Amino acid sequence: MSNDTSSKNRYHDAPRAADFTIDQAWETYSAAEHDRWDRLFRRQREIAKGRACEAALTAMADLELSAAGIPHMGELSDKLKKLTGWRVVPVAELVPDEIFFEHLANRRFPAGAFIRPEKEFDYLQEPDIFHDIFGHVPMLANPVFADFMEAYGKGGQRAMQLGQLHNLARLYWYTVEFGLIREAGDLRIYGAGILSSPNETVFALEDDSPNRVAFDLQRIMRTKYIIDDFQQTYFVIDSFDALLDACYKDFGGVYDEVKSKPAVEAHETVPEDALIHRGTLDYFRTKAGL
Ligand code: HBI
Ligand code: FE
Repeated sequence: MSNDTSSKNRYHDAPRAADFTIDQAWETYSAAEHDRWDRLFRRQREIAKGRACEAALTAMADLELSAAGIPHMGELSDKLKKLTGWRVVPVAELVPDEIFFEHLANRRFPAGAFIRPEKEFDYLQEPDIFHDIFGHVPMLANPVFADFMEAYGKGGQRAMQLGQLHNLARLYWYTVEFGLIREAGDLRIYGAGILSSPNETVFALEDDSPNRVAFDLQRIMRTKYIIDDFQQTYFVIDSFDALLDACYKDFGGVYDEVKSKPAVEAHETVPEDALIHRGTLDYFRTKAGL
């Protein structure tokens, strides 16, 4: 029986290829780790009902994601590949940006092979297999979002050449990780960082504290973000087609326009915002003791 912390270490020390992929070694997961996946899955699948976007919920069924222990990434990739050509490749931890973009540009999603230790059951900073597979993989089964993610990878490679990575990281953060979508006249979740977090799944849709602003590429590229708490602003797209159309352009010109404007703090709104909800920011003030 491997103890909790060994999961991360087990992979950290594993031999890796030049593209930072490792062997998932699915047979080395302990019964405790499989059980932890099942508990994470059952809880989040329940909370996601009525809150996750249709595409994510449909894909969870199509990909047969379930509480049957930690998924085997090769078997999961066989199903995903048939839908959108994407595969899920095991990595030990965060990989260098240029490696990450190279994978995305080739329809490979690098997923952490380790599962969080029990003491981080409710929240962890670094993407583990539950965040990556429950949060990110279902969206890769949607053909339009699958195109967006490949385009994002190619955009990332170019952004690195232009020294504009920070702007593109903000786009990733406020869409792929923390994006909301209008659906049937309501708001639903597609961002993996929300989808894999029980508390933020409720907070992002139902709490009055955060701002909710209509998607605007330049506005997002100017907006700072926080990594260790709920988001203070969520951006809302009308559809995945709209997201892809907005981003299917050469970002060179966008970077130039963004450069000439001041950055926006995570909690701020600006006059040109199409505001869906002006947050009270109460949750954040309380936490800051204000
Ligand atoms: N590596 N494995 C992994 N997963 C990520 O989500 C990831 C990464 N490296 C860099 C990164 N994300 C972000 O900096 C992107 O904005 C590039
Ligand atoms: Fe993520």
